[in-house]
Amino acid sequence: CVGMDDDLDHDDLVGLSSEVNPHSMFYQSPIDLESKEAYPIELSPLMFKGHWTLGHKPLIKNNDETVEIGEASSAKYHASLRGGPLHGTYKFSQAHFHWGNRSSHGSEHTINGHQYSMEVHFVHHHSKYKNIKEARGKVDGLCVVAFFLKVTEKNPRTNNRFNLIVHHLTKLRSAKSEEAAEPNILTCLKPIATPGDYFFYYGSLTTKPYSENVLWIVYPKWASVTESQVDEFRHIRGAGNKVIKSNYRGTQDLNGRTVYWVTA
Ligand code: SG7
Ligand code: ZN
Repeated sequence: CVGMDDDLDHDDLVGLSSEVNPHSMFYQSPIDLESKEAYPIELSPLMFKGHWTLGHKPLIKNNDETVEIGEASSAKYHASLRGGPLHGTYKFSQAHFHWGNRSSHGSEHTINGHQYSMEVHFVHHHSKYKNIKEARGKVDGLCVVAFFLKVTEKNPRTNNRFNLIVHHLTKLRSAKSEEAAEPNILTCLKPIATPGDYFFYYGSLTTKPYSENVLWIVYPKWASVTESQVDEFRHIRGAGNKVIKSNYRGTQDLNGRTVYWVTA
């Protein structure tokens, strides 16, 4: 696979460089996470700091592809992640969502073959890099934490906390729109994150350029949401004023990677 490229230099091949091979398509994300196949390990606790009350007033925006909370380019937010499988501290830059046109689809990762209605991603970059842009091509550049949301047919329950996010969406329907959000806007996701067991593995961005420099942390717990809450996401318009009915990537081959199961 690597050998097909002419423009790789020696350092890339022997692994001395921190630059990611931009042409590799071998360790892609998302994947199906099989609990029986995962390698169990114990690690120091994974620590979320500042996500649930963001220091600066965050922006919530329609970025053409998804709804994003936070500022991708600047390091305005003081929220950070460390511990668990991480070497050093990773700074929070933004959270965004993936969904499908029907609630039986929508998540990117699947757990034992099961796909959820939505998946939330908390994107972080290593604190030694200034921002996402700089971290993008580096092997240890990014850590994305994923959580699931699910529409349950039996006993549907409105997730009132999730309305903290959903109530903004009618105003974000046109591409590139944005507005100020509440500093505690991410608190609706706190119960799924803490405390709990999780999977981790090495993979890629799930959108272009699909760079293979993401340490994925995936929480198998999910929170329930209603069909009408997910419908608000399905009204978001992207490029060409076209409704984004779905924005998830399908699962990719594991290609021999180890998936770890961390018991907190
Ligand atoms: C979404 O998913 C955006 C992207 C994000 C991409 O399209 O939120 O954000 C920006 C700033 O372009 O890319 C680097 C990055 O966060 C892929 O992110 S993902 O792999 O977590 N799905
Ligand atoms: Zn994502």
